[in-house]
Amino acid sequence: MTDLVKNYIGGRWVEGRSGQTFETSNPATLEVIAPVVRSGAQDVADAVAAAKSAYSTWRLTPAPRRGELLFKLALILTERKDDLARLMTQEMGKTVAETRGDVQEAIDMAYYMGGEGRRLKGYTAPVEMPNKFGMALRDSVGIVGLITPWNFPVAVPSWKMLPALVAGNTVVWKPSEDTPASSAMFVQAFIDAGFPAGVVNLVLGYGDAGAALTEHPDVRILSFTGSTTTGLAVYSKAAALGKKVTLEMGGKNAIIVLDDANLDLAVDAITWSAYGTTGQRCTACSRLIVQSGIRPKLTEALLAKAKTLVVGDGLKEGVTVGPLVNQKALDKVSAYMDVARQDGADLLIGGGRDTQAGPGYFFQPTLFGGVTPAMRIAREEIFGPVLSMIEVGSLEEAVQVNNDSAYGLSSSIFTENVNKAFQAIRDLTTGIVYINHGTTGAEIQFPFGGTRGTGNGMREAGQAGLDSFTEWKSVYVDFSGRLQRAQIDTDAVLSGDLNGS
Ligand code: UN1
Repeated sequence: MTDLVKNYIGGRWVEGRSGQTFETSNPATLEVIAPVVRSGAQDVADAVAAAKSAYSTWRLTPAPRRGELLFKLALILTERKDDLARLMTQEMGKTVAETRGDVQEAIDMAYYMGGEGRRLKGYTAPVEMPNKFGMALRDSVGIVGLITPWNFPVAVPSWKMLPALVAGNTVVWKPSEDTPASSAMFVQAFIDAGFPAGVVNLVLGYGDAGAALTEHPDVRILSFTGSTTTGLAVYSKAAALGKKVTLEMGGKNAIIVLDDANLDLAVDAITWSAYGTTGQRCTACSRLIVQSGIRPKLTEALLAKAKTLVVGDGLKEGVTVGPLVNQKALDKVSAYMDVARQDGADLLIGGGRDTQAGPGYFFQPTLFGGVTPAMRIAREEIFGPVLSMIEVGSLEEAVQVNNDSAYGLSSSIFTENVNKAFQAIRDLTTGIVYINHGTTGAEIQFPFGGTRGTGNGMREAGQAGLDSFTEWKSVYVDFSGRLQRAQIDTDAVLSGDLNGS
């Protein structure tokens, strides 16, 4: 066990006001890693106050300088990639190859958003009057509240923090209670990169701390990634207070395999999309929509591939599937096995806890056949290594099944036919579409997010990621030095249209 994991507020590591703590532990070994500060509303208020006081100077720090700090952060994260990755694996279970990838996404984002320090593009446009100039600028907003999940302990927070910071906002971050130590190590990288005190603040704890952050009057913007239930609670609380919110919630992502697909490519992509990260990605593939002709061969190949997966402690060499994150996740995934049986799905492989792999929350990679679109396992997000196979007759039917979902994050199609691929691009109604690639692996330079119940129309990453953390300021500069009213239509003035004045 290591020392108490503390909050970071106003440039100092501090204990909680209440003295309460909780423990972070390893889902593979069930060993306790460290005690952690459990924050309450007062700790959140302290963090917001620190962020507020830092904002007045941070917003005036030239954006290129802010961007340079992000470049330094990228270098530090590169140096510490292994340490950070190993701690993340210990706290939330996914394999080291995956946690390294997680850190890499943050590094990529740090370089991308660091570059925004010299761009942060607004625009100019012609104006109606002579001797007048018009422009639209991205402005910082103030204090940003971030609530993030455990499945991407570093990447997902980086998608929020880095655009928020380069745009001149200060941040209060409440990470998941399942990954506090990884969060603290990530914050240490910001400290060592030279971010001034109060610009990045960390409050550790449970949902009550997140709720206090959501409701704090000085936090005007919230960005949330996590479960639909919590996301909608954040949304309604924040909406009542007139705040801006970015939400990334569930997914029920599908891979479509048409009869003409390249079987080897499809099998590899399905396996990693469904069972990688133990199925605990919002982009994980949990529905396999397969055309009748290729179904028998595909099933056989998938079962063969699933048998090669090695479930175990993600720190161990050769392990390909780590444990589920905690007991609650294990209970939830296990409960869906009964649901599937009751609904009449055929269990083809897996279907239960993997006790051979160790004492942790290990679950066998699971495939159900004979699934219909109406079954609960085809509709609800399970967030575990469980794939449901639905047979269809045509591309049109596949698209229809894909789109008939409460969620709309990611979808994928395997076909060698360019016409069908483009038809799918046109007709699949998810925020991300892949052709001949699994449902995971989004890159940070493109917008990330989904339609329907996945979010609220906002996007993270890419240029769109800046929208969450900036307000547009339209600026008009009249340099004529004289009245130009003669040119205004009197009727327009009387009717309230002061165009050009
Ligand atoms: C998530 O699961 O919340 O596209 C994010 C992907 C990763 C990010 C997943 N780059 O799967």
